[in-house]
Amino acid sequence: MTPPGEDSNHVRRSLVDWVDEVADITRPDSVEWCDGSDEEFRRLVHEMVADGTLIELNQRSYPNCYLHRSDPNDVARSEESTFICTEKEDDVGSTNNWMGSGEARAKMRALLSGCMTGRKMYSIPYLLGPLDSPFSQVGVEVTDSPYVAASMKIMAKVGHVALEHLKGNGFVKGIHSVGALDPRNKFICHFPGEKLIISMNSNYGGNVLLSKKCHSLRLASVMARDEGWLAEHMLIIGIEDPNGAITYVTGAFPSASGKTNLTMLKPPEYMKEWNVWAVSDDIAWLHLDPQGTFRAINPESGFFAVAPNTSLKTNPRIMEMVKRNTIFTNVALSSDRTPWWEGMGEHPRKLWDWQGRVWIGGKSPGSAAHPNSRFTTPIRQYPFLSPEYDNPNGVPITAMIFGGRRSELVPLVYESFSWEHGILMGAMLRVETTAAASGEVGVLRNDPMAMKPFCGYNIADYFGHWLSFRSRSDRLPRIFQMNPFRLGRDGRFLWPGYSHNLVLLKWIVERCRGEAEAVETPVGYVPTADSLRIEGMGVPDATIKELLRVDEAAWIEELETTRLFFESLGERFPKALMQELDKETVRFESMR
Ligand code: OXD
Ligand code: MN
Repeated sequence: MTPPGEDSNHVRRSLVDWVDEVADITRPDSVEWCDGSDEEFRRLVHEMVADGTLIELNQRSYPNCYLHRSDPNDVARSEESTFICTEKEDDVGSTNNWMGSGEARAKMRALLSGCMTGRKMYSIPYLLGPLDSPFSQVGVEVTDSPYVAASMKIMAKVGHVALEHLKGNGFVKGIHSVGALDPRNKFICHFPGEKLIISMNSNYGGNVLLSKKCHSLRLASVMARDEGWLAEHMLIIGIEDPNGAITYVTGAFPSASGKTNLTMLKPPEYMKEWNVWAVSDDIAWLHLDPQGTFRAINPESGFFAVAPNTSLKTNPRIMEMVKRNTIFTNVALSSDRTPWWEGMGEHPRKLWDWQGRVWIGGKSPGSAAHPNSRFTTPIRQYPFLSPEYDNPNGVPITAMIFGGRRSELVPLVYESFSWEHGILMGAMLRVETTAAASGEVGVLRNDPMAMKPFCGYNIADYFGHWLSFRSRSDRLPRIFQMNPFRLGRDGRFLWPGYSHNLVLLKWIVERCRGEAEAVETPVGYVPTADSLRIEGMGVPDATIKELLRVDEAAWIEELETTRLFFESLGERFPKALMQELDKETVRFESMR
């Protein structure tokens, strides 16, 4: 695309000026403006195949699909290198890393200086959200990574369309350089005051596809606080019942905890008259409409999701979808040049692992695919994409679900007593860490609303922001929690998960309609075993009962741990939320 050049629109002019300024600092050999066309994508991948950045997969069985292998030290989001840069530390709170904006600016300026010399700089204007939507936003990412340029075409609406949507409220600016992939100088810095992101020394999607976590969550959450809406780490789905009625719900689950699987769930045989329509698998922007209903849009245009454990058995819809126009990252490669990962099924006789080494099951160390290996696929080619995906006003949300990996304690599914109690549920989320972020896997940590790594401001204020919606609407969604990850004594999952999670969604839909039965417990309304049972489901009653059990002693301990966490969040923590915690404690005490 030719640079927008002389333009009477002053916002477009300022975007071009800003890109020129960045080029003056980073000094690339040339600047290429991306238009997001298929032709451009073909050229980018052709160049990357030629220089070994991408491996062409079997074009008969995987047309237009490629494999990217990242640096072995750069395979997940780096939370320790992620900073929110403001003047005052208290603005970001204790769940974020803070860097003073002055110090960060100076540090980044030094790292950026001349960092693109010898390279091309891609300038990528992008639009997040539906066309002509009052909720959509424009950003521009400049990067010296062709892998990022090609992936951005999948993840966002790139090119003229973005420039055409530029409005008076400006655009988010993102600068990314692979640098020397120096882990000591890896920084993902966010400057909410300037709507600016600077990402250095990584080439891993979550750190460098700046439209995703950096713009759509960290910066957008700050805008949402200031403007009275929500930017959340949530999937959005439409659940269609056998009569064709569709209920839209959101689900906040931490990274690599099943959001993509739930979004693309194929109903099991015993529920084949139901369906699940995808709107988003990762991010929701929610605005109250004049009637007080939250309407949600997906800012993204593609999936950047975890591959391992996806199979024809667990999720045939995903397996079919990724067979075209997909960039895989860090999966294994079989000798017929098709991708492979753990949990896909029988492994072929010979494989190359995610680092390109020969891998023989049972003999070679480690896994063949990296546990955080990914596919990047355009959302449009998903056959069950909701027709409402493009609705500029978003879809009306009836329920919100919180969830995450808890091998113990948290019941399979249950409902909160109120909006405030639902916020407590979300704020209390403690989940087992996954490979999506660098660091130890399987360690319990607080991940309120699945936003611990993504809330761009003080989490205490964030809870206050959620609470503030009570006075603005009497049509707020019902709030639920679900946990398909409970383990039995033998260490195996008690609940079959995947497609069977539709049973839980059905209960949620029916609860919202006042139909499904529940018993009141101190943690919320828990289903009766009868209300979950469906002909053909095949899960024994005793197992369902165990999955729904509320373990009093363990919960009391959980509430104490939560109190310590809340207290650690300081003065700004909302009293109303502490009162919700007190009420839950009293509910347990009164059982004794
Ligand atoms: C993601 C994540 O990639 O949450 O969606 O890490
Ligand atoms: Mn995510």
